[in-house]
Amino acid sequence: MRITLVDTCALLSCCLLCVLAAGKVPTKPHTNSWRDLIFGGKWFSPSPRQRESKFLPIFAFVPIGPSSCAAPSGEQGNCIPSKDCLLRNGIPAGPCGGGYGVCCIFLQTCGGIIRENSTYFVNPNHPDVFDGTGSCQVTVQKLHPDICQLRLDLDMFSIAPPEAANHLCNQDQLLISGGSPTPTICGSSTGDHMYIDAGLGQSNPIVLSIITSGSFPRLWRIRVTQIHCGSISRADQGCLQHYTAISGRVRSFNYNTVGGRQLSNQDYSICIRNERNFCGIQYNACPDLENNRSRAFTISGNSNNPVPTIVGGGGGGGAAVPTGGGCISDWLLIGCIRSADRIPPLPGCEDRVCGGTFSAEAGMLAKTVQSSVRPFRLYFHTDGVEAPNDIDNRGFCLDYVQQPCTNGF
Ligand SMILES: *[C@@H]1O[C@H](CO)[C@@H](O)[C@H](O)[C@H]1NC(C)=O
Ligand SMILES: *[C@@H]1O[C@H](CO)[C@@H](O)[C@H](O)[C@H]1NC(C)=O
Ligand SMILES: [Ca+2]
Repeated sequence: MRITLVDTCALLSCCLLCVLAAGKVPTKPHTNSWRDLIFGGKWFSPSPRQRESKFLPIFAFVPIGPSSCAAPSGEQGNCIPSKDCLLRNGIPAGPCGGGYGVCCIFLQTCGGIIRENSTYFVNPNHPDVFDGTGSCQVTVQKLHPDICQLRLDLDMFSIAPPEAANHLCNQDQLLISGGSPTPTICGSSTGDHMYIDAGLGQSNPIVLSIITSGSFPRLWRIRVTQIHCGSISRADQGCLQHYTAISGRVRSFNYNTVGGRQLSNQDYSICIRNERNFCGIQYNACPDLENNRSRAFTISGNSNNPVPTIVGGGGGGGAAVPTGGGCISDWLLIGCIRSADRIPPLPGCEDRVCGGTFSAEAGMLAKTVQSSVRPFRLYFHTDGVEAPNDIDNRGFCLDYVQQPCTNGF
């Protein structure tokens, strides 16, 4: 509701009215949201000291440029003059640049069109929860024909979880159309990200939709960054997720060791940029502080019981893979993995891994796994079925560390 008011105000350039209205609103308890900044009159009524400083140093350096700033509620914005912010339909979220600019943030919700870099797609009522049903969509227009990718940062993402039997996103889902294929996700994935290939030139716009049904206290704030074709922050082709550090953490969507459910119908790649002078990579299941037996890697089987590591594609028989065994329906694939503790290393290696224990060899013991296949990539696949054999699987969370070339890689 209030978003609409702000948008309308900005559209009609009647910001003066907003300011006047803001002045009349009694100061509410501080909840650290941009709404308070606008409607609570927090920064529209500057302290006498701030007011003075605005008129004092006429020839002083004015630090306004395309510099980024952080709004008190956590969004990243641009420090620009207040009138530019309102002209561009932005929301002034507090002073910056020593009081000469505003930290201008861009928000869009249902029905909105994204025309600015780093715009946030938020739920209606944001930062409060939204318990409505229907389809809430925003359209992303390229800022420039030379935009090849979008990065979506799920700053806040909590919509209804998948159903319990087959882990399908039947109630709520995030759908992305117009770009490269993306898996349908639901549940909670705060902190996760996605890259979407936007095609070359002025191609069709990309539409982000959150479809909701039934009651749930939904909350989302998705930052949409536009990436130039020549940018160093561009992800490699086909990488839904892309990481660029020597060490880090990768995990499946809706991962949570307590109530998270591995999502069905996933099929995507996670890429880790091979940093200079690093030739291999090691993975370990993340610590699980909530369960007696780690559920940080529970991809198939009934994870309420101990489930061993299962390796291989199955079907074909062979020494390591009993006929009919192996990872046929749900799996994580990492090129030629071996357990790191074997000296000398085992001659063979595995690609697919599933089950309920993270290792590169069948068994009940979680192990450090290593690979030197480049580029460093993980492929995650799940089918559309869990019940009756696969129960309460959480998905995966792995910590990775790249290995220097001198380290036997
Ligand atoms: C959008 O913003 C990000 C940083 O927030 C920047 O790296 C990127 O180059 C910008 N994209 C465009 C098209 O200006
Ligand atoms: C862990 O094990 C203890 C003792 O066997 C049990 O009492 C407790 O409920 C278990 N906790 C969880 C989270 O499974
Ligand atoms: Ca499955």
